[in-house]
Amino acid sequence: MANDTDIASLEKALLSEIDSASDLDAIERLRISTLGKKGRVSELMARLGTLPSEQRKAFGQSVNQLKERVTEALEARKSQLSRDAMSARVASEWADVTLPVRLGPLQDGRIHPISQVWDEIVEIFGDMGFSVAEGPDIESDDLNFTKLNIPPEHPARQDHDTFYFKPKADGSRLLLRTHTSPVQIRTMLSQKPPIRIIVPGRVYRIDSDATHTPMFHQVEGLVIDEHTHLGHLKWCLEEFCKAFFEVPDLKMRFRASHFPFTEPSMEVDLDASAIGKPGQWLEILGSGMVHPNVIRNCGLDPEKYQGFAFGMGLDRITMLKYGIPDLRDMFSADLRWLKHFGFLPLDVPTLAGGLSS
Ligand code: 2NM
Repeated sequence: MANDTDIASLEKALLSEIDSASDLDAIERLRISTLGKKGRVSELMARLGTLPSEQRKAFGQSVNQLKERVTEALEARKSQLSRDAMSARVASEWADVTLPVRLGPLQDGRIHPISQVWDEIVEIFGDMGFSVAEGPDIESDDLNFTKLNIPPEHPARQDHDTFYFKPKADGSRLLLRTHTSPVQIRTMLSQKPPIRIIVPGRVYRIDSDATHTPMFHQVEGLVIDEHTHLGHLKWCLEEFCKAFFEVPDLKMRFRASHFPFTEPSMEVDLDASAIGKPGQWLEILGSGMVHPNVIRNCGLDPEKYQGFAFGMGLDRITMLKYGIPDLRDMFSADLRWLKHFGFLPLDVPTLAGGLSS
């Protein structure tokens, strides 16, 4: 039969067990074996009913006090162990948050210089209110040549220069576009002026030597409105060149030329002293006022609408701006070359942040 001495020694034993519990699981096991339904403290409580009534009150009070003290000791040990566990975790998972971020693939990969220049040009013309238009690489004869006022006997149409597909039953032929101009035609056919677009893209010509590849990249531009004139063209291209070559001023030369789709037509040369090559004029652009026949071919009234257009080779101006010596390296998929001439993915060109810095 349990008496106060038994209870006192049980308390002593339990408190010592609790004190030496080494982890939270041990505490939980102790809680169950003491305060649980069949636990040692609970069993004492169950004996209450077997005692003579005059002993019950005192015994009950003693067991309740035991239960309180054991509960308290369990809680105290539990929170001590929790704090210890957290301290151990903090110590083992310590990290130096002042270390630089590891970028992984964002650090190893490079943006191809042509993609970089593509993005730069989109940014510059975007700032002037141009949007980007794109179209298919495979085009019809009609959109690539006829609607652009290029006559049937024109040398550009020769099998010798253009990648044609096998003729269809009706005699018409598909081709790989030789310039991005068919996208300008598609835009004029489907949108009402005012039109302000640039058209970057891949183009194809049968040509392959040290300075020509059968696939290359172009950016063309088109503005169509009711009062557009040569002054707009000149301003626009001058602003573009200053922004692109990142110089406050440069000299340009507009030289009379000829294209079937523009009248008048001008080739644009850049005084290369602006880019550290004094005494040289570099041809960088073709341009002109869109020919009235082209406007008419697209269902617009040339008496009401005029505009200007221009075109440039992306690959060539990429080489110029970034000092790339050999065109063919641009398409050789050489990782060492890309590491040297490429750009970091997070260095997105913006006018505010600097295009190439
Ligand atoms: C150039 C040079 C001059 C041009 C003309 C057109 C269109 F569709 F409006 F007629 N698009 N692009 C153009 C004009 C292209 O590239 C050297």
